[in-house]
Amino acid sequence: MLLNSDQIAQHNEARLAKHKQQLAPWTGEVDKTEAIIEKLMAYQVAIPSWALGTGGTRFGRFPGGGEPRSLDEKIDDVGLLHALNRSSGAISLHIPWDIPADAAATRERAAALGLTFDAVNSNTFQDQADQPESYKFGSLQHVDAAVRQQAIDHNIEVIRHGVELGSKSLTVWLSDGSCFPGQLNFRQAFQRTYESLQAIYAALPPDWKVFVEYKAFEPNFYSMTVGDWGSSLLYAQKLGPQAYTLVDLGHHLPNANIEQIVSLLLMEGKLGGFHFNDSKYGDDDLTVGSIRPYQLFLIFNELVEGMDARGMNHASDLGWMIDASHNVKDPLEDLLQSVEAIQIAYAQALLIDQARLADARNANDVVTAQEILQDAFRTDVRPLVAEARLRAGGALAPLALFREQAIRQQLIGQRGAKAIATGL
Ligand code: AOS
Ligand code: ZN
Ligand code: ZN
Ligand code: ZN
Repeated sequence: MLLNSDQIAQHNEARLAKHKQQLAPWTGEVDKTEAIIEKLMAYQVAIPSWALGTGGTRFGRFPGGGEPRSLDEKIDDVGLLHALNRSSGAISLHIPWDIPADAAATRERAAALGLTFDAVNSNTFQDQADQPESYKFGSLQHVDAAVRQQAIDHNIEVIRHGVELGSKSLTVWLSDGSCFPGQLNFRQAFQRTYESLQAIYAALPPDWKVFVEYKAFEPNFYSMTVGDWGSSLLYAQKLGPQAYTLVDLGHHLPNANIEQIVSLLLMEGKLGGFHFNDSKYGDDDLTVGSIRPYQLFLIFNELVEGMDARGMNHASDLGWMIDASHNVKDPLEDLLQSVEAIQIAYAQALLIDQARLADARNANDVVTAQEILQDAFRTDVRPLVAEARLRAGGALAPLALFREQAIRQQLIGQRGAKAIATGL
């Protein structure tokens, strides 16, 4: 391990006095403060295996070195993040990019670092070297039954890997759709996709969920067969109680009201989980909270209110995952920033007095309603997030410690300056 508990303790010791000062204003309202800290400590965000390397764009890729060259090294990287923030206690794998050679050994390696396996992801958006049929014109929607069957079999195979690792959910993201008018019969494409999903659904273990991820455009640019939350919800409703919608924040058309979508999916008991990221234009996959932190906060407001209304457990009843890609940042530093942004939005949402907000709404007091939300959003909750980390054994300032210990340089030393992440 590149980071040991003594180093974390020393780092915390040096920052403790300043931290206590920053926390002091919170200690007046002990009950409220303690409740938020406890919730933050329980809350874990899964790291996607594919975000541990530089993704690049079709115009180029600029790897920074020391990237994980194997599934084991990816697990080690997530272990590092978790040691720093104690809030990244899960990893989400993508098959076939991350096929474990020995599932029991992989599971053990993760467990030793305090990690579990969140949703496993299937991949029918690329052709693999050894596969007989091509996904050029779609996978689960394909006009040719042989292609559909190959894609179904792949998803069932992914479930099998997930079972071996102790995962409890499958995320299906389909690039299926069409690039030009006339290319597809929308209704038939939907029906074929639905029938294919039924075959996958039938292979789910009883305690598993399937997440149907939607995306407005790319790589198909005229129609996407699972293009919005409406079509995803339709599939999920028709499939049955183990099927849910997955919201990737970057998968909406510009200015979509994502918080309203979240509220309604929760109301229907059909929100499965998230792929957190941020964007200015489309599926930009930028650091969470880097562009629209207020939107993220409004989403968490709906989550807290909606989950509490349904008696749901914040930490375990939804899949909390990041889906990001890095062109110019150190991937690990970026993920530390993303997790922290999620925790900040969550803590701010927990500050909201929902009863007061309901009163303001019932009185049609629009001004007070806005004030309540913005008061929470403008509160600096970073001392609470740091306190939660401290109590859980993490670092007061994970990013600073990452740099103090020169972790990237150490990774480059171990893996090489040219080490590029596998998969992607
Ligand atoms: C693609 O745009 C989606 O966000 C998927 O979640 C995809 O599986 C993931 O980004 C890995 O490429
Ligand atoms: Zn995604
Ligand atoms: Zn995406
Ligand atoms: Zn994305």
